[in-house]
Amino acid sequence: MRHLGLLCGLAAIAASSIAADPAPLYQQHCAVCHGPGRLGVTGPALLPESLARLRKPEAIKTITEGRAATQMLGFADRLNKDEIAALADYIYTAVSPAPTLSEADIKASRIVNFAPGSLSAKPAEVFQGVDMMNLFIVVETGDHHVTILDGDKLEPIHRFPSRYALHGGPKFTPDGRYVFFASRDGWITKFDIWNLKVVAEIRAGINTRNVAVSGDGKYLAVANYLPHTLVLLDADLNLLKVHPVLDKDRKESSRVSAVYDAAPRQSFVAALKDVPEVWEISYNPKADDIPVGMIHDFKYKEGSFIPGFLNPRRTFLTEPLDDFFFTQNYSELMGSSREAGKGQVVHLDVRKKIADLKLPGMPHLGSGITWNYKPPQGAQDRMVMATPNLKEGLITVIDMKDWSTIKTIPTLGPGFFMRSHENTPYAWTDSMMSKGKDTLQVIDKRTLEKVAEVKTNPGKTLAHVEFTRDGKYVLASLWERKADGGALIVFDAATFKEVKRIPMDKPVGKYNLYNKIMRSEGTSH
Ligand code: DHE
Repeated sequence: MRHLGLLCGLAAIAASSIAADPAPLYQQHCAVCHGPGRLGVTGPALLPESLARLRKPEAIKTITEGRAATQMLGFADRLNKDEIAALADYIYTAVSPAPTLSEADIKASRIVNFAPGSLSAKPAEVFQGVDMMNLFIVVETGDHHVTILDGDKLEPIHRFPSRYALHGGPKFTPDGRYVFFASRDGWITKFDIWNLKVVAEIRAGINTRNVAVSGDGKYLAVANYLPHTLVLLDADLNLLKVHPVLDKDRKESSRVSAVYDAAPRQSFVAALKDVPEVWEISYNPKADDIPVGMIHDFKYKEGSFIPGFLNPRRTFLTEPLDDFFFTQNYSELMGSSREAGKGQVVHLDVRKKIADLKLPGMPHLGSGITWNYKPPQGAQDRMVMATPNLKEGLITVIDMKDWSTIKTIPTLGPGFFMRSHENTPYAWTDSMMSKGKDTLQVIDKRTLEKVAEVKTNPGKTLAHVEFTRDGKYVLASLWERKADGGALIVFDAATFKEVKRIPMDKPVGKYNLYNKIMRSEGTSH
């Protein structure tokens, strides 16, 4: 008996030692899809950065049961509970040394399905009679697809698979022919709307924040958390430059929170998460000829890159700033600071902070909108910006002349997005981070008061709205899997009544070509 007990004990030790060392289990069961280095192949990357929004119990459930409508199978028949738990711990552990993505890796990842110039320069048959500028691009993260929707008929025209977990707004060329997407795993996809084809792809990061496309449609900038780089591409997705993001002393590196196109300045502007600098990168090929001090005056050491065209010009700050909102001419930016309740306004020409902002909670400046506000009693008109808040149930309205807060509008709870349109007096916002997640709230831009609440399905998230080109209809996401009623819900923008429901699989965001390309003041850019 004692002998048997010893054997059982040894078997238990052997089993737990396998579970305690998940690396071989990972290589045996996961590496083929998720990559030997966990950087992703056909399956997504499995790194702490990539899994930041997935709670560990959900990861355990996914490994155990698999994920419906994907290639991810359940492993309950092959792995015991301890092994699954150990694997889950393993994928949330940082890879050491930190993974890298060299220029050669980026270049080697480029996939060209259709060579530049090989597809028709006219919209396909299916678009006959369609207003090509009133199309919507809808990102559905339920089964990772994108739908192209006719904004007049409000009917889908085409649906195609996307990379895993697209995030952020798709970006368009000014003629509306091409749209670029970024996935959280760093894939940049170029899609030809007129020909309904993915023309090229490239992996520009391991964990990516977003992509910006230059106002002339010729350059792209990709902001990465991993590695700490800002990557510049041309419009055919050829690699132009990888900027390691290092502070002025080239000692500290930084994640890039986001990159924005400042079209009137012909530059990209990058928010850096870990170092107190803002970078502005000119895509004006003449930038090198512009006298030092006007466009750039920071000189790198001999042998490193030269400032100017496609190189950063730094604005030094007292602290890192995140999540930018720009004035319509892009000369000033508003950024939120790490310290709760504060933000700064930075002037990109004088390259200095010019004002402090009072911003309660955690404002989501990137989702802010602007409009011309006519105050009561004949006071002078003024441009205001309004921002939703990720931590508190309120909208902050800021006077863009003196940067004072002119109103704080209470909402049902913290929310993510805000939208309006030049042709409507109303702005719409959500409370998707709260119990009020099922209710959109409508604010009158003339009175700065909340005037309506719109709820369609109690308990189900209703968020992220976008207007049709003419501002007559509002499209909102019922943020559910298709089987659970997921849909775009179309509302009349004047009466707030539901007029149509278009089934979709977890439609996260929708983007109207005209509003985006024309940089409507009611939408994020
Ligand atoms: Fe986003 C845009 C950052 C979490 C859905 N989000 C953006 C942009 C940034 C950003 C910088 C602007 C990119 C652009 O359009 O070029 N998002 C962040 C975060 O830091 C945050 C809070 C945490 C994170 O994990 O990254 C975050 N975002 C989310 C979500 O959880 C959302 C709701 C669901 C998802 O799919 O990830 C989400 N973010 C969106 C959407 C946009 C977006 C739909 C585009 C907004 C638009 O209308 O343009």
